[in-house]
Amino acid sequence: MTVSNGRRPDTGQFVWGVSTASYQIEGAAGEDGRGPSIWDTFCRQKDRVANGDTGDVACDHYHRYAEDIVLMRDLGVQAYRFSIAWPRVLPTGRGAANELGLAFYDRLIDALLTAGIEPWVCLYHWDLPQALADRGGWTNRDCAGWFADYATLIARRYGDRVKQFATFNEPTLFTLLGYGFGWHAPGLTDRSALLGAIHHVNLAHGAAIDVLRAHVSGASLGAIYNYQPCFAATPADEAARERLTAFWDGAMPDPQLLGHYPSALDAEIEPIQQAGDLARICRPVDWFGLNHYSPIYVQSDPGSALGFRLTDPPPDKKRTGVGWAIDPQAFADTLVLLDQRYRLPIFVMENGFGSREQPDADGRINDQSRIDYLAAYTSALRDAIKRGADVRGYFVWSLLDNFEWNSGYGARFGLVYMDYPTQRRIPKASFAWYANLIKSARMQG
Ligand code: IFM
Repeated sequence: MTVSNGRRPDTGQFVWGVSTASYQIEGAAGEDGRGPSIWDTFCRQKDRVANGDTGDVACDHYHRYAEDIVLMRDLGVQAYRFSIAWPRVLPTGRGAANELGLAFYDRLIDALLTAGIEPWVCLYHWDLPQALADRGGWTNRDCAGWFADYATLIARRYGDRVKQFATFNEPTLFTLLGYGFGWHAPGLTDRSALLGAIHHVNLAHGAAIDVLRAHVSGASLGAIYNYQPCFAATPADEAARERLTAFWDGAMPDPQLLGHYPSALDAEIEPIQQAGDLARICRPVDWFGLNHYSPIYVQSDPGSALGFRLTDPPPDKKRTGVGWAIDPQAFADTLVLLDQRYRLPIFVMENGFGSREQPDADGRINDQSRIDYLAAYTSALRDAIKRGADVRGYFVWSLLDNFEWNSGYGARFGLVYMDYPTQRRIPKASFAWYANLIKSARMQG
């Protein structure tokens, strides 16, 4: 049963899973008719990505997906969240579909189901077809319609076997970083492009939810939001904190789930809106997907396009191997806050620990810091449930080390170490730890 932005009866077990994304793992960038995405373009621009890395080969998951499913089976996960590369199935973003690309996801989905792992499909994890970017991409209102057509193709093709669909992964983040800060593709620092992209992604979400609902019987739908507390670096940065919170935490979930923009953005979005847009955006969904790693810290920056910038955590905060603050209490508080604010079952679709680790002399990866982090965060999750938060699942980011966007391959988040030159996959100590956690949790029912 689906309840419009309300509670769904809890009929299933808690879901343990892992998450990945197409551009970060698939590779095969020029194979079987895949078209270029904005990330292919961005990676080729000077100084955009650390070390000049690209997703051309990545983890070669396109060819090695069967090996990766064996890893998932060994982990004991019930679910795997991955994304479909829009340019692999629609090389120019619209028009003729690419049968070879579609067939890859058929193989992947069928093999997952055979292994007893439920596929959770995200339609968009940042690899916009370049041909659509050439027409303005998310700054063009038509992009919402192109996305709805793409969603129709996916729903019709896979809806017989896939029931769990997310429209977007971290929509506030890819718009802010891609159109506001210029750190991600397409690399713009343009306030009005950012505001347009936000609104058009929101329209695309609403349109895709309608399409998925219409074409997939028994669909369970949501979107995956990054949501974390934002802290001002100093008391003088309080206005910056309010602005960042509106962009980072509010710009998509509020219109999509509550039917209004955060008040700090209202006046700026107003001129872009057309009559009826908020009703088109706010469609009934079944769950709230949360990606959460760390709180974030902000400083005012009058010289920048948005008037603020992200800054380091305070020196007394413990940090991950990529410098993110470790704060499991903030995770628990966020779960409770989201539960109360949006009144939807929550699935944690990403949580994980980034570092720059290398194998030891014996070729093993003893990632005790990742284990400590995951133990503290899953314990916080249990606390949040005890405090009443309706959390139904937890997915680790990520199964494998992979292409970490503008950080390239240097930052590693996997439970499995990737030896990129040989494509050898080496489970880290955290892999066994997570497998054990899942096993004991499932034994306790
Ligand atoms: O790798 C990313 C992922 O694509 C989106 N969420 C955060 C992860 C770690 O930075």
